[in-house]
Amino acid sequence: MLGKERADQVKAAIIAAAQKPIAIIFTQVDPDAIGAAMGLRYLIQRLVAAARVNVYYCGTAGHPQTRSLFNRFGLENDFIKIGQLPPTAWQRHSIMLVDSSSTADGRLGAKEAFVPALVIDHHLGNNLPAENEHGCWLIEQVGASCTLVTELIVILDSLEELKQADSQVILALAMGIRTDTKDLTNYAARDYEAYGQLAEQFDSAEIVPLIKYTIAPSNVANFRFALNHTEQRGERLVAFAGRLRQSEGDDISTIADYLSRTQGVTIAIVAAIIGDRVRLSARSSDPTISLADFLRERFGDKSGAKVMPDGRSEGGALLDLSLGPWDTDETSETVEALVIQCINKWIFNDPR
Ligand SMILES: [Mn+2]
Repeated sequence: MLGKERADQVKAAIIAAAQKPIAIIFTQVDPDAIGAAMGLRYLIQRLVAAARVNVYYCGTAGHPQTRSLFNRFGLENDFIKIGQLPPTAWQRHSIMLVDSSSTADGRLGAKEAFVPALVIDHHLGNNLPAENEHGCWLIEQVGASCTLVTELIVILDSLEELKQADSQVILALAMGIRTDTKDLTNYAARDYEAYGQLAEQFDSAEIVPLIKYTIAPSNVANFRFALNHTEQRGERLVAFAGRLRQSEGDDISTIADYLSRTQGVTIAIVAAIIGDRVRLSARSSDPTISLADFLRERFGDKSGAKVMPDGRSEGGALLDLSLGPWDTDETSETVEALVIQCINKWIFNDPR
């Protein structure tokens, strides 16, 4: 668990930051980012009653589980799309990043460089300057950002108080830990401890509907398509999930999770065409390679990966496919064949 001294440093950073409006921002919409943002917002309001705090997010709530959280917690009318953050905010607001630590992330759409006031994350590798009086980076190797936020609340406030004030935040934190640790099968001791403390505050009947979320027929169809377009060579597997709507983009990570369990497979890649880009989701159980390096060699800066507590890695990449007028109903099959051919070559043979 976090030390009291470290928690007090975060507290000091929050109190200093609250002199300006605070923008809590996350780039990847998933339960861990949602829970961490809700928990941090609560903590800020407890520490500085007059704080002005808004939560901004990039992208969309695509995964059915994330959508179920958005609906359950009414986040559509609570969290704000990043496009609505005033352009001057990068300097005039106190920016806080949760569940990501890259200030250069293109999804943020920041027109100028900025230094956050606080970062809470569990992904390694960032471009942050040294920690100083202007910023505090709570970046630790645990299974979920929600674990860090839960620890902060336990040390600086109390979960019992939180339950009275807003029991939904408790559920959101618990869901964040569950999903990022693959339902507590891939966890660090601190994740388990934090989850246990949260679990004392809710009944299983409250959280089960969030875990057993429903799956749309389109998600099943995408799964079927990917299974029919899977190729395995040696220990590597590549699947193509076809063309997905923006809102279905997260299907590829669910499919990658599943296919990565194929016996004998150590690297599983699932690709899909989404809009004018190709998105990839990657899983590796090969301890001899760095998945982050593997993806960067092939797909450049728009790629990333994290190492899970059990040594497996997961990550993804984005590739431009701006074919404009060349991608039509008539050429669509050719375009898809081209994508499959290239991805197969890059994964099975040499990097680009
Ligand atoms: Mn996370």
